[in-house]
Amino acid sequence: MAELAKVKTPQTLAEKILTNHLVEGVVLPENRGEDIAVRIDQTLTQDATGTMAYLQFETIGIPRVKTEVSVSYIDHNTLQTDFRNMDDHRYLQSIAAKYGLWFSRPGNGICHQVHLERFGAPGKTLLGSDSHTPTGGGIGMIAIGAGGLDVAVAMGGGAFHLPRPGIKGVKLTGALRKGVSAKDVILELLRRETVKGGVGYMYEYFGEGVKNLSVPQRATITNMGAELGATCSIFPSDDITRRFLESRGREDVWLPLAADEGAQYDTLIEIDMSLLEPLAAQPHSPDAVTAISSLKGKKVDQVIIGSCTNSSLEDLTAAASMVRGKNIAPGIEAGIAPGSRAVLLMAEKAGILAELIRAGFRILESACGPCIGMGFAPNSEGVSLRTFNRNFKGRSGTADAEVYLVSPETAAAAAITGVITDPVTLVSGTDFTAHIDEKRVLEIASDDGMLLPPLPPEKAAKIEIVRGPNIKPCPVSPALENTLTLPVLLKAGDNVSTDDIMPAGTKVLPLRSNIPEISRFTFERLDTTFYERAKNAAGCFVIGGENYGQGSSREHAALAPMYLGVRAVLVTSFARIHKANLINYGILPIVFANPEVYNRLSRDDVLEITNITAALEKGTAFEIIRPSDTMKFEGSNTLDKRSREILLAGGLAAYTRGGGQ
Ligand code: MIC
Ligand code: SF4
Repeated sequence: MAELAKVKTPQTLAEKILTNHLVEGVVLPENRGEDIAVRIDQTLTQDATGTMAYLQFETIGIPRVKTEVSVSYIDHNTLQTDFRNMDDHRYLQSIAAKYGLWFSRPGNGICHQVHLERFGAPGKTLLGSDSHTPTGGGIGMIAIGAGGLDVAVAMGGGAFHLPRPGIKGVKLTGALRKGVSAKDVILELLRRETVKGGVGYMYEYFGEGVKNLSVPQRATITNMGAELGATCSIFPSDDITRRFLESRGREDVWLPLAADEGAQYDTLIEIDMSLLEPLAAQPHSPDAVTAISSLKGKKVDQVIIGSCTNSSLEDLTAAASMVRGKNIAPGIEAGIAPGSRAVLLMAEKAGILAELIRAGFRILESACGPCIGMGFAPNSEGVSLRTFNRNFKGRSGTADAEVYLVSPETAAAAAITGVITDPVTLVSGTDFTAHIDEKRVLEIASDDGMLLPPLPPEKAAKIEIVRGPNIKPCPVSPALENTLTLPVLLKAGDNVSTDDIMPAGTKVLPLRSNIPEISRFTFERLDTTFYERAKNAAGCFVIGGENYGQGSSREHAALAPMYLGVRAVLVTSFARIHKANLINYGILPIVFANPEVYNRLSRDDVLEITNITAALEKGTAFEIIRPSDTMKFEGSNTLDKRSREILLAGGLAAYTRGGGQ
């Protein structure tokens, strides 16, 4: 491919890895926003998005995954209040055995934490059906979150298509003071950049401060790049990366990686880590960031340390050091959810677990748990300090709870004082990890007893897929229509998250493999009448503001609306993964050419979109009219050629069946 030769030097690290994996398009900065396709080395799925991904994968009809490594994790749906979650686990286990995947059993840990420890490799590409897949950037990977259907295509050997992102360089200098954490670095970025600052960008970290961050600290930062709306984030692979891999018995996958000297970024951001202070994201958005000092003394009800953002051994160590010899305050309920079984075992060996239990922490299993509203919901109007990455309203399971996103140090400080407290004033010198025997750590960290390896092809061929009664086929997208005359059934505001479109939690998560049932909860948080109204209408539109569809990669937020007849979503701007999911399921994603139009439209307006086929074929604007007063306006056609072809075909499945790539 002649175009592949078009490489500028010096290159940034992200450009180097993209160039190495490029199968279509151009990586040059001036081609920002244009479609590129990259080869995917590794994939991951989790149980909440995995069932749909594998139902799709089965329809592709190939005998075995074509990636270097594909892993199916069980970590989200582990509450198991009836047969449905475990039925899904059994289905996923049988799929892994049949199609040549690794299977990470329930209890082995949160996908991103385990993947970093056991499979992450510098310079590789990873595509995951979870928005926090970019955690892998902490080890020097290009790791991207996507909808399950895109991951299914990648498992089948297909390239991943994305708009060539811009690259923001983040120059880190200095070192964190004691009591200030990697979480505060990413919260500082969220404060500056907001939840939409990263849409269409990757964040690449560099500078002399990088060497002062361990791999788990780097992973905390790349994990929450998802909250910036970024495509992914990446750190160089250096001696610290090598030592991390060595301590897990995996030094063979290490290679040094960094940007070329003098590489240019689209934007440069500088953070002097020595100047940072402890921060918190206030309710109900990860970018509502303020200094802990400004919240000092606020009464706290609950504290949880865990999630794919902050559940490493270092995170638990920081918490245990702070609570050493003290008890949690009487008004507090506190819990920890270690990120992986290895972390849990190491914490046990180091005395960290005993210290936390003694202080009064409850031990939750190594899984997503409360992060996705699976247990440990706060009290009414409760103030909950969590080391997680998302605090959207209601996500905790308690509609009126106030969730603050903080570092493990800040969480532990509040646990013992009962109020928001600056952890810098409480740090102790106890280093629990000093008691860990390195040989024992290596033994624990490299014990893959809970990871089932891919079966050899002859054995795999004999596996029968296990399907419980709750597992229903994925509904088929409707064929494209040239004219759509339909009512607007919902007008939403800015930053609508996929949690708003399709909530999670104990009631809804068990329905992830049953679209007809889960669709009852569509937009429930914004309008409880939406489901009934959509059922009674023969198709409809939805209107939204900026950054529509931020947050989770769950394609149920596209699938369920599609099932209920949503044919187009008209917004001021989209978040990346959700826009791709809408396209994959044949829903038109339209951006107002003039953002002012948003203010002039209302719920129940009937709109007519005409000449859709021509707009998609030619890439021209969508023509829209409100027949009641003949107001005309345009919808920008922000779609690349392949996306337009997918929509013309009636969704990605139909496009792929028709030979599209
Ligand atoms: C989340 O954090 O919201 C999830 C649950 O991990 C999702 C995936 C899902 O909805 O299953 C994500 O971030 O992609
Ligand atoms: Fe799990 Fe929470 Fe991480 Fe999503 S953000 S993968 S629910 S721990």
